[in-house]
Amino acid sequence: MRDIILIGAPMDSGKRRKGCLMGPDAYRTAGLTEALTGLGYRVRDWGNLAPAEHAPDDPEARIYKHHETVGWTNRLWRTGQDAMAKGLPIFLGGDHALSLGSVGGVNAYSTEKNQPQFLLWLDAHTDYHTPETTDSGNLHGTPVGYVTGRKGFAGFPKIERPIPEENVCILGLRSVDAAEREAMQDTNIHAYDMRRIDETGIAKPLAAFLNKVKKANGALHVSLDVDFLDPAFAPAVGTTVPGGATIREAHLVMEMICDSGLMSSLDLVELNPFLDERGRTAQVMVDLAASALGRRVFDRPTRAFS
Ligand code: HAR
Ligand code: MN
Ligand code: MN
Ligand code: MN
Repeated sequence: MRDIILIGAPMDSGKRRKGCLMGPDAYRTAGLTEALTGLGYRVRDWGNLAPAEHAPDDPEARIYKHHETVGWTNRLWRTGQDAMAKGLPIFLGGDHALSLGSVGGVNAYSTEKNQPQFLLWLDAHTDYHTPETTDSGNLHGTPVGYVTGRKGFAGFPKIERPIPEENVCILGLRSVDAAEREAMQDTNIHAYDMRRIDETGIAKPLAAFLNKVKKANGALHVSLDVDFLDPAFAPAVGTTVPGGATIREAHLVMEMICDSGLMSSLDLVELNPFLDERGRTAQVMVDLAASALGRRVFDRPTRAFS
């Protein structure tokens, strides 16, 4: 039986507002290990990582904490690759810049195994910038650009086999910068904004994507940004955007992922416990992770993998 491996990434270097570094311990406090153990999994907590050695950052630089983020990317990449050989890693953020390393690492693992890599990005934002196109200089807005092979990521590890655009699906969009929108226009990324989700429901585009992953016998990385959810349900995030997914929409996504049996790795990112209300956002994120791994309110629990 494969294990679930918790990898804490108390990372705050992807943007200027501080607090995401408290995320991993908030998930533990909200009972993540107990929830997953209760579903019958063996859970291994590898504790909290630190960035690999890196050059000092210039506080005046256009890109915020570029070198520290490279250090985190190197550490998470290797740890993710290692964890994939042993179980299903859950990366506990930390801000979304952690996905530069988590997705980099799991994709390197599937490259080695000759398995196609797929990416489901649940987010209000496309995170499709490069260090050259970002106006904010915040690297948490860049991981989708990086893992799909966009140019401009000097200093970051080279991705041997970028994730093909058509293997990426983004759900929940409602804040896309002009440069991102323009760059996305010519890609095959499957991107659904909230307006389309309002019109078609969230199950339809997700089912189509999961079907693609299944047909290709692919590995599926799921990256869940707190701001995918509407801030009414998930206030503990620095970049709240109204009009997000409801609790039920988010659970349905997780339940469908579980039923597919396809998820091979997961990120929980952008939780800022400093902005939370009595831990409620941390609890929602733990509940969503449990849904992706088989928790059911009414039906008998199912197992995402064994
Ligand atoms: N696009 C904006 C920027 O680049 C905001 C990016 C915000 N990203 C996250 N994660 N919060 O999705 O600064
Ligand atoms: Mn530099
Ligand atoms: Mn994000
Ligand atoms: Mn976001």
